[in-house]
Amino acid sequence: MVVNAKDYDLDRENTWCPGCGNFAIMDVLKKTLAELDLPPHRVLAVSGIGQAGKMTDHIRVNTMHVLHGRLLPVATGASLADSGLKVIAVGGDGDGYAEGGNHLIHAARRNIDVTYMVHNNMIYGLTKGQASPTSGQGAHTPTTPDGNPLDGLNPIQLVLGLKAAFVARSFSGNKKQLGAILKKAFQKKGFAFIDILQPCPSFNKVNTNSWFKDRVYDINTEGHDTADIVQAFKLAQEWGERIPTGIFFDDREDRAGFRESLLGSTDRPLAGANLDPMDITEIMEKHL
Ligand SMILES: Cc1ncc(C[n+]2csc(CCOP(=O)(O)OP(=O)(O)O)c2C)c(N)n1
Ligand code: SF4
Repeated sequence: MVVNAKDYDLDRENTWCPGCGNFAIMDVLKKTLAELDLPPHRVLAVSGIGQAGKMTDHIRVNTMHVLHGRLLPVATGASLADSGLKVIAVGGDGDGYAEGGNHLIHAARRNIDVTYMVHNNMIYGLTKGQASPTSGQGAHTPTTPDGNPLDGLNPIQLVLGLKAAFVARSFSGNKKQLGAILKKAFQKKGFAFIDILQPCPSFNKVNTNSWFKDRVYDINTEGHDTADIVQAFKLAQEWGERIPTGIFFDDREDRAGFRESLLGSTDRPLAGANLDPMDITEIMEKHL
C-alpha cells in the first residue's frame, strides 16, 4: 500500500492562530506517516485537551481526544489491546508536564509502546497564556504577573532520568530535523519521547520563533553518541544562549515493552491472551 501525506488530511475548520507552531508539526507528522507507509487505519492518535490536542481534529487516523493530562493512560490501554496499532500521543506542555506528569513517569518506566509528542510552547495556550511547568523563571503571565518565581522544568533531564527508550527534542521551525526524529521514534520499540519546541505567537511574546531559531543547535550533527546517556545528561543541562536539539538517547538494549512484560508476547491481541484468571468466588463470598 502506498500512502500519501494527503491521505491524512481532514477538511475541518482549523482554529489555530496564524504563525502557530502546531501547523508545521502536524504537516511533518502527516509526511512522516506517509513515508513509513502507515495506512490511516493502522494509526491511533490520542490527544489531551489543549491547542496541541486539537491535532486529532485534523488528522484522518483513528483518534481519541481525551481528558486534559490523561492521554498516556488511554494510549497505554490501546497499545496493550492491539499490537497492530501505531499509537501516537499528542499534547501540550501543560497537559503532559503538569496535570499528566505522573502518567509520563510511569509510561516511561513501563516502556509502553507509544510515541509521545509534546508541543512545548512554554505556556498554557488554549486557556490564554498562563504559566506552565516549562515557563522560564521571571516569565510574566496572567498567573505570574510579578514574574514566574520558579525555574522551568527540564523535560529532557526528567525523561532521561527515567531511562526512556528514546529521548529527543526538536523545534517546529526545523521540519527536516523533526521529520528525521519522528521517523526514528515511530520505528522504535517502546516509549519514544519527543519534546517539540514551538512558538505560541498569541500568548508567548518572549519565546518566539526567532528566539528559538537563534538558539537551537543539533547535537547529532555535532557528533553526540546517542547510546551515551551520561553525555546526554550533560547536554540536557544546557538551556540559554544555546539550546540543544536532536536525539539525546536511543537505547541500544532491546528492553521488553510493557505489552511483552505483561503478556510475554508482542503479537497477540489482549483479548486473545491467556491471562490465567483466578477464581475469586471464595473471596467474594467471604466479604459480601
Ligand atoms: C481536568 C482539566 N484541567 C484543566 C483544564 C483546563 N485546561 C484546558 S487546556 C489547559 C492547558 C493547555 O496548555 P497546554 O497543555 O500546554 O496546551 P496548549 O494549549 O498550549 O497547546 C488547561 C489547564 C481542563 N480542560 N481539564
Ligand atoms: S493560542 Fe498559541 S498555541 Fe494556541 S493556536 Fe494560538 S498560537 Fe497556537
